[in-house]
Amino acid sequence: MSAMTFVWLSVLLVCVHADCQWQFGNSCYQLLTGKMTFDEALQACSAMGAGLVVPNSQNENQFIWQMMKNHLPSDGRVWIGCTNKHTEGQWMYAADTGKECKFIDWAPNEPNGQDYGGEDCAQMLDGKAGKWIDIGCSAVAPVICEYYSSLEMTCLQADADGRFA
Ligand SMILES: [Ca+2]
Ligand SMILES: [Ca+2]
Repeated sequence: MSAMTFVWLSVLLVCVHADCQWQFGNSCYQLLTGKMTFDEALQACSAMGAGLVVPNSQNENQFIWQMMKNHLPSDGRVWIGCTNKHTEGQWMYAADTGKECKFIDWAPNEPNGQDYGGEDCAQMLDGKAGKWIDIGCSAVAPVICEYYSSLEMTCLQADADGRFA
């Protein structure tokens, strides 16, 4: 007679809506006022289950600029989640190198990274009416993370003791 073993597995998942203090269309945004490099900004947003903000229209760009003006000291700036560090001259989503940033809102005389070299990242500047500049990725600036869908959930999984880490 062979013994039979039953193994009961139970997985407890709790899902919550992403923090949606600021919403535009289907997106939610979260402002991180601490200054970070581009790579640090990417990591910070990714750790929250979000991406670095990518304005996809003039209206969304205006919304982000307004958010920045209302919550950062004047003449502020934030990172934009587009980079050309993978393909020079081609601006792609930093979190997904296969996706092109189709909406671009350069300030006059930008991008000028070809002139100065190494300006592979982008920022939105209050001082340039919410328009963008290309800039070195090791510069530091506050960060706006974007949940690309407000329906995205953050899920927490309980450990073996039923606790949430
Ligand atoms: Ca967007
Ligand atoms: Ca530039």
